[in-house]
Amino acid sequence: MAIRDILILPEKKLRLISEPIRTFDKPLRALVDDMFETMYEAPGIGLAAIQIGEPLRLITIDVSKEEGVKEPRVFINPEIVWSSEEYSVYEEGCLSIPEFYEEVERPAKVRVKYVDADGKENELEADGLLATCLQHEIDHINGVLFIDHISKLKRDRVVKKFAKAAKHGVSPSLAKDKEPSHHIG
Ligand code: GNR
Ligand code: NI
Repeated sequence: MAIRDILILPEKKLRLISEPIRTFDKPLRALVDDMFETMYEAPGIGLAAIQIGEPLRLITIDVSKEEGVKEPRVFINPEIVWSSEEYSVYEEGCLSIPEFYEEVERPAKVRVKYVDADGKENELEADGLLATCLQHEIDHINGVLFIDHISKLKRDRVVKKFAKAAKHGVSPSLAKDKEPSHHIG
């Protein structure tokens, strides 16, 4: 078991389309363990394998509200087979875009087909935070980030901020994205 490094924007690997999982072996179980350990430590409510550099169609989720109660869920090769016409808005964040939050509109309910940790095919209909999180993670395995669902103006601003932070080797929260202070007052 190991806590793994989480890839941060503008890391190009985050744009890869992940490959389906074909073998349910010991290395896969070890990867799932690493993902949970990394996700809980972050902490986050979801993680896609590509966020720790593994371009595989594998996600972990725990949207348990109760403190101290874990509800770990594993989704292998997940596919959205139905989405509701009704939409809902959630303020989203992403461990690969730390400290940036924005409202995203997505289908309120989804039905997802997936393979579970035992290699068994399953379907799940989700709503609320689980539905949002599933869509956010399934986006990741298709190289899509939540900022792709916000306005171009806001996206360009956050992409620029993270590019600048990476260039200067500092955390994005320290890389100024606002007007220079001499423009104020
Ligand atoms: O921890 C996370 N919180 C979150 C909040 C609202 C919508 C989606 C998420 S997923 C995110 C962890 C993450 O980046 N998963 O890819
Ligand atoms: Ni994310």
